[in-house]
Amino acid sequence: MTEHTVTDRSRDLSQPLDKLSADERMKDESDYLRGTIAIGLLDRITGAVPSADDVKLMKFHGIYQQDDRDLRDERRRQKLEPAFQFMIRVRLPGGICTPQQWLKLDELARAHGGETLRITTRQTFQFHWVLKDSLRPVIQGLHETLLDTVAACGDDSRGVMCTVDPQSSRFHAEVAAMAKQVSDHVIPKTRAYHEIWYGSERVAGSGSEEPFYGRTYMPRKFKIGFALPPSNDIDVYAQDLGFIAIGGEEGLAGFNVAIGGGMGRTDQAPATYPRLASIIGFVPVEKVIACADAVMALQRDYGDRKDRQHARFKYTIDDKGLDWIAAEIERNMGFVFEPARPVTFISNGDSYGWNTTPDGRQHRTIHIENGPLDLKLLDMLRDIARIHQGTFRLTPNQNVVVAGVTSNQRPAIDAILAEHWPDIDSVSVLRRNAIACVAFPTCGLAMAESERYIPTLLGKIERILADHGLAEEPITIRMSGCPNGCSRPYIGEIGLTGRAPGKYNLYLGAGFHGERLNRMVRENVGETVILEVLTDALGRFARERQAGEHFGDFTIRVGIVRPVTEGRFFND
Ligand code: SRM
Ligand code: SF4
Repeated sequence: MTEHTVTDRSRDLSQPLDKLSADERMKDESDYLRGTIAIGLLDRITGAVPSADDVKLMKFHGIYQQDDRDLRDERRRQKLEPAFQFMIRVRLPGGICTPQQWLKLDELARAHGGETLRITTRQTFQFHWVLKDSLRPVIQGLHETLLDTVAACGDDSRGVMCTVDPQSSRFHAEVAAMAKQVSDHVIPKTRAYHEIWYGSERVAGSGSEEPFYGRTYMPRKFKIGFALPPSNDIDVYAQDLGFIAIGGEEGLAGFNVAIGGGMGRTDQAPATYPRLASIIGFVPVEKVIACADAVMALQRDYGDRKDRQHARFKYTIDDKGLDWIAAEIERNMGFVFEPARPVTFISNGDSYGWNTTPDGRQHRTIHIENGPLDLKLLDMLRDIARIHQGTFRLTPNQNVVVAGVTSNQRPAIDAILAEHWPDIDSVSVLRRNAIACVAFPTCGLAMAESERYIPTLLGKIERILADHGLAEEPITIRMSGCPNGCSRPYIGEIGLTGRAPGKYNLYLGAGFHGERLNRMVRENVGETVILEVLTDALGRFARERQAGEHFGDFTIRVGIVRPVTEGRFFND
């Protein structure tokens, strides 16, 4: 990244470390993300990594220590330590991988990941159930196919997203390449990852190990995404920094820049809120990297390092004011934004089935219910990977696209699909537009079920829709097991966030393509109330809707919910 005149400003100009959050000290003392991770991996007494600081540092390496929450109580009763295991998140800019990489991921998941892989809401893979001794074999295995897990989590720039929608193919290759370039540019430059996971020797260097991030990295996670209208599949307004591609006669002209999106809320903390990103201007293609540097430098230097609940970029923007932030970004970049160009989004979902792009190539989207690939799906996709000559693209809706298939190859892919999943296209429209986060049993923050419960709830909502003749109506529904919002529930036309086992907050009124937040209509309610509210609202929708009107827009027009006008205020 660009070397700034004042690097590591947060450390130099801000409060002394002991006045900052404990994580700032931890990062500062970590020797650029090394900590004592390598020693902890050798500890044979526990299945965990013994140092709490190392557990946090490992997130910067894409690794989360977890324990099986289904077994917690029983193991406590038996006086055993929790069933520790690790989640490993792969860095996969734009969600694109080759068949060779797929086969390696599949092999590692079967050998070390409990025979499952997860497709995440940010277009990557997660291994779950990995034991401590398997961490290095998995990471070294990924390295063999040029994959890594650098900065898949942690206080840095996370996985960079990019629209996969085949409709956008004219610019897709260019924009996907840009997502990869930005991802490579913004990852930490420390050699700690190579030393710990690949066994590389430490070599003394002359310059700083982190010319951009400095010793304390970002105040909090930072998320970047590239959207190609008319598809907003990546939910660009939920990104800390979103680039919206604008095409011209000659090709890709540049990007509208959106800043300050974020979903996370904390339960019982009204000062935390989801916020949609604000558009601040347009940059031509060749200025994208400079723009990303300038935006990230601003958040690096001004983000809140005392209170982690208030440390995301959205709070920096709301505290300082959007105009001040935009002017500072321009100062950092050394040029001014051009006025934003008009754009139209039509959906944030995926195009299912086969799609053909103007270049004659064909793309098959396969629905994966909420992201987990079990053995049946792994077998099917492995068979495809063995003959496929294009790429795989993971979608932000947790699905897979077998992309770039030639007409000659298509019958062979169809035959594999028919053999493994004869009724593959019978998935309902509601399920196609549903997203759910992991939650139990692996997520340490889950307050209610999500991925394991939503299929049952969807079955009941499907019946309501069928009763009202709405079975073919696309309605976005998103469930998260807690208010953190990993399924981006605050921009679902129906949103549900877990409060306690079996209890959820229910939200209605978001825009169909992610352009408006929803609002809470019921707090801490169970399935009976959820279904009552939806039966009533969907019944009215069937009777009173206007032509072409989406459910979220309808709930606002008829006053079921009040619109969220400010783009961020959400708690009444
Ligand atoms: Fe997330 C924390 C899973 C996308 C907001 N998220 C977590 C952790 C790591 C729990 C933890 O900190 O211990 C979850 C691990 C569960 C597990 O067992 O895998 C977790 N988040 C996920 C994934 C796997 C959900 C999924 O089912 O796909 C997604 C991985 C994405 C990826 O590939 O990088 C995932 N998380 C998101 C998104 C959606 C997005 O980025 O588009 C959000 C909302 C956007 C945002 O960041 O504002 C999101 N996750 C959070 C937050 C709240 C952050 C905040 O600002 O308040 C947390 C908690 C935290 O960071 O303290 C969190
Ligand atoms: Fe876990 Fe909550 Fe994220 Fe779901 S929304 S994966 S429960 S942190």
